Amino acid sequence: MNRRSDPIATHATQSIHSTDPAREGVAAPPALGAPLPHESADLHVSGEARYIDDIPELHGTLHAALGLSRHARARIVSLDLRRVREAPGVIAVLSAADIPGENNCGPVLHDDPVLAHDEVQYLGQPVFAVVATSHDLARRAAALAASDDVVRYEPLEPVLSVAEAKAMQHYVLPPLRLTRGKPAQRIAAAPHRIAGTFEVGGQEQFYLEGQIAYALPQEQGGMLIHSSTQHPSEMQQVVAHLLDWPAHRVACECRRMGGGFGGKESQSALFACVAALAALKTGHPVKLRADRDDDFMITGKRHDAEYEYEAGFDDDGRLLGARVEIALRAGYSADLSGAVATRAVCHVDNAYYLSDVEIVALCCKTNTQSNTAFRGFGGPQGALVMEVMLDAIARRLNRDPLDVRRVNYYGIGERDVTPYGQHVEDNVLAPLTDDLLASSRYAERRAALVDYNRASPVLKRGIAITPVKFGISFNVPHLNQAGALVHVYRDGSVLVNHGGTEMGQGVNTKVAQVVAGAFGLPLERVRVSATDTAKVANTSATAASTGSDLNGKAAEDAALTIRNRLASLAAAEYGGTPDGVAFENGAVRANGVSIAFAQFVELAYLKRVQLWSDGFYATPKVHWDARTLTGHPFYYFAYGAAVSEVVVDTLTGEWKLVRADVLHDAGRSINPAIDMGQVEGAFIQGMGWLTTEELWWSNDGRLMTHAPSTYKIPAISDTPAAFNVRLYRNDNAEPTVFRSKAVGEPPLLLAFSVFLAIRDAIGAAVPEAREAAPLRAPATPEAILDALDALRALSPTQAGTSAAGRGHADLPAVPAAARNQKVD
Ligand code: MTE
Ligand code: LUZ
Ligand code: MOS
Repeated sequence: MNRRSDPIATHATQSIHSTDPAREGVAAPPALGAPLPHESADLHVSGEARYIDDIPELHGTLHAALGLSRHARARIVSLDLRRVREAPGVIAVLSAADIPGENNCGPVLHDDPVLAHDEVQYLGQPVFAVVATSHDLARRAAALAASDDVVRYEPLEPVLSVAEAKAMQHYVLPPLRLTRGKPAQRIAAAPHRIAGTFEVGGQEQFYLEGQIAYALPQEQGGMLIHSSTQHPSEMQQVVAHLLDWPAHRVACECRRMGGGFGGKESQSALFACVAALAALKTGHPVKLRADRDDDFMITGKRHDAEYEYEAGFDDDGRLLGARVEIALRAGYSADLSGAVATRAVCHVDNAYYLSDVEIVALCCKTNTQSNTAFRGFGGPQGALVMEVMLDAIARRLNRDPLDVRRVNYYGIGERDVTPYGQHVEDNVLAPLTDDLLASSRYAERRAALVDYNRASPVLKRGIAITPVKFGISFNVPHLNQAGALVHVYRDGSVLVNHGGTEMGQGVNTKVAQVVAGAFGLPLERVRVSATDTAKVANTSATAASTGSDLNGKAAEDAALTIRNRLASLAAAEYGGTPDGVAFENGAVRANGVSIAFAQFVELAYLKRVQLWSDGFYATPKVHWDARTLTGHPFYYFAYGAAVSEVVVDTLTGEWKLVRADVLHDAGRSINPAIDMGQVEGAFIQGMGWLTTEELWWSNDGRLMTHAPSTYKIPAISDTPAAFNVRLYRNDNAEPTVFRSKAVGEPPLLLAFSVFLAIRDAIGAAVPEAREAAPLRAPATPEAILDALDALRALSPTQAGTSAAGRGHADLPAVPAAARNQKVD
């Protein structure tokens, strides 16, 4: 739609009083708060959205590939790259010795070599890079890394499991310990106690666009890097350090990612570094695109965790004291593990008041990929163990887990201090839960399940409700800042640039809506350009769900600066005060005069008013003492709850989510359509983590599940037939942009309800022993059968009737009709 065909707009000094504001888009709904489609939705669907590999290649572009370690831990005895250099199409082969500056791409501790030097620390670690005339030839040459005459190793003993690392106190960072009150005494004195262990697997981010960087040498010793990254400023910085250049010679640009999910917060760096190094050494543009298997083998994932817990509680299940130890698999280097572990510590409480508590988090050093950010950033790993504990407590007391959860909910004005000392001031857990219980008919359905399970010997149904409270802000306070640049052109069209990156989550759409809202313009008058370190400097990663909060505020700040200038001009021209000037429906109204925005902007230009501005935002209130693990790390909290119902086949371990009801607090939503998509996507992604996605390493530390053939992410067919997702209307108590709330990560934790519903169904299969209900995550069919086996072994009536992996002779006596029941 070309609404600028209106000739009046280009002659703004004429007839400015007579223009009908309707010409400027009155028909369009106000942009802020509207469920508008993602700015790139059409392009995503048509395939026109440009990702890095779609950028037309410059003449002379070369392609890089990485030669990977074949040992989990070994000394590099010799590197003889002659055969690789002689391979067809190869232009250059690079190793650590070719790096002019710092050989590091680690974000915090600088313990991540770009190319291994002396020692390899995990199987899959890049040892050398090949630059060749095509992607295929580069990969073929890089595959020579597997032969002994190219890289000779002296294998060393690797540490491959969390348990082993923990026993050796082999950590990448010192343990974190947060203690409040007297947990040991309170547990010892409590009427009831439980203690247990639990484990949860890791998770591959599985962004659809894999890691990729395209580096282009520029004039006067510059380097431009197109990187699929959540953190362009850090890419700029690590590349500058690698090349030993000042930062102003390096620019990093990212139009969009095909997903990041945390996996491109720090770990896009290795790819950006290698592409830049290769471009420097060859003088050609160089592209490095990791093939899916290599991406799996090289990059870190969500931290898997092993837990030990202990709790004391009263007859109602109210927690009197609790102790939790979370042993996280950091992998071979620190990466972001310290901040991940800190967020885990700060989410053990989830929705519950813990008067006396000790929380310990260990960042275990293993010879595996260096684990990193993944949606939730340790929060899910922290909160999950609390939900598992409360579930166990409910079983012990033979109560509905919902009741045990509710007696432990944070209070309002009392029982409202988190273990880390922050008061929960915006608690909506109780009304949100009540709303969801009613809409999901939880009580009725729970009662119906009992009847169903009594009549159904093989298929068992289970149901669970879990809440979430998720802290919003980077838990490293200085990262909570953002910048933006807003240009208003003479025709009244607006271009926004901000420090956030678009990974599908819709930050560009939301920021455009904020700017459109500030000027009273329809959304199509505002365009967002690619993230670029040359436009906004020193940005934080788009992470911690804060993308729209931070960049929305920064862009709003810039837009309001321009609007204030325009308002002053309008008051000077037409009378009244600047405060009385309105920007609505594509028009500027002052003292009874209404002028089309575009016309007024042209006037402002002629009057030499600056029509562009920067903007900045720093989140107020946040502070953190990393020594005591106390402070006010979060500006506010986001809340939600979900009810999930599953049916489990107790003979095969197969299961299905039959219905999920989700209610999530996105504050006053800037864009309810996008927020609904985030809630649905996060829930399903969380379900994948806890059920089908299993990372499995062989005894020599080789990741065996490195492609979709062996690593099962949810498909559209795994979404439940009944999926009732709603946003909970709850204006943010803090003055965030539009009173909205961050939504990217928190709903991932709602998938706990799926896991606990499976546990509920397993408990129903062996009611006599259901108190134990052991089940590890992910709850694969194998894990479900193992849990059933363990329960049957405990059951006085069913001992020896185990089904898992045995012949039919071992099956429990089941009527033939029941055996033919199908899960769907
Ligand atoms: N949604 C899509 N479609 N793709 C993604 O990669 N990443 C998630 C979430 N939602 C992601 C996503 C993660 S890990 C975060 S931290 C937030 O989006 C980041 O974006 P935001 O801060 O703008 O919400
Ligand atoms: N803290 C946090 C961080 O809470 N979330 C993040 O994504 C993050 N990233 C880097 C450092 N701290
Ligand atoms: Mo998200 S894990 O904070 O990138």
